[in-house]
Amino acid sequence: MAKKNPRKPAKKTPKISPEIARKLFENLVRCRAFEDKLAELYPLKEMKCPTHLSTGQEASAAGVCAALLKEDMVFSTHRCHSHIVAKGGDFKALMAELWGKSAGCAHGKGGSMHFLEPEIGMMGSSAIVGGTLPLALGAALASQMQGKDLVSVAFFGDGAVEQGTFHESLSFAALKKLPVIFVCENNDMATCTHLDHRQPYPEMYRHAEAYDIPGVRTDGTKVETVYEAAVNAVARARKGEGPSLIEVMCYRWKEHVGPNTDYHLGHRTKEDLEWWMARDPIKLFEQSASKNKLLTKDYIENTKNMVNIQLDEAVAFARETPFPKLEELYTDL
Ligand SMILES: Cc1ncc(C[n+]2csc(CCOP(=O)(O)OP(=O)(O)O)c2C)c(N)n1
Repeated sequence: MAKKNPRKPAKKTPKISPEIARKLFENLVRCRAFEDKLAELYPLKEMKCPTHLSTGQEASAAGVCAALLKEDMVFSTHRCHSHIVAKGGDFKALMAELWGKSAGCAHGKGGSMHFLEPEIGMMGSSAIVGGTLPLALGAALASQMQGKDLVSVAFFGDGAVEQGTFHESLSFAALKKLPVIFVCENNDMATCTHLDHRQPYPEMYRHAEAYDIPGVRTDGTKVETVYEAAVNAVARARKGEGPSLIEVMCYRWKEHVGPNTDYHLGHRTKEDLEWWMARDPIKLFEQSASKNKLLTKDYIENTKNMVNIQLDEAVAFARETPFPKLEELYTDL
């Protein structure tokens, strides 16, 4: 199935500076380690919500968010962990949210699918498939009307392309030349249904043609290619030239919701999973960045260790910080 791999980058892997390499690597490691920690602890049933993991898809969040300013606005979906983490999300506030605690980023009332942190431009997440696009559109319209220089990003899955909101949002954004970037994470699946059974052609980026905006397909195993596409889209948006569509070809290693694999269900194969895991975006970036002398072995190890320490601290915090008080139950709703 996935081995048809249209996922090869159209061109060579772009060159990046050591500073950007560190940013990309840090983003990747933070995203992966955060979700690995959730997968490890999920069976303990301390978390109060289902979790949709994006393990394997991190290059999308890591590459796009590295091209944004802190003030730029991101909107995400039910699979939102990596987007907020790559935007600079606070591990303690995120863990506390999963544990349903008052110190959580949504005060313990949103859970895994409703992460937000407006202070860092993470404006919100919505579990309504396709719901995020008009929200990002509205933020971009506000930015334009207020004469601000901010870019808005909508992350969504290939399933959202089947929603009217996708087409309406691209159309209006193109018409008004809004500073919005549509990022479609094409992992071939919507829950348990493969793209081949849902849409007439598998290339999401081609929808951009209908609205006369740039559409580009990127290789989600190579974070540099996602980053380069995002840099181009951000530059275009800030110049007032309008929206772009970026498709990131990727694969979620875990089941639709939860910490396990799902190939035993029969809708995709173990071979697919192994094929993609052999192209782990973090390992590939570690190799290429080391080879190109962008990252040292020490930096790689230190980053991983530091992130793991921060995550352990965040879990300890989530466990000990209090639940919302009874009188807080109806606030913030
Ligand atoms: C409007 C709407 N329809 C159906 C659902 C149920 N649902 C939740 S996730 C999902 C699949 C989404 O697939 P995709 O958009 O490709 O994102 P992915 O899960 O692959 O990240 C569906 C159908 C929903 N949440 N909202």
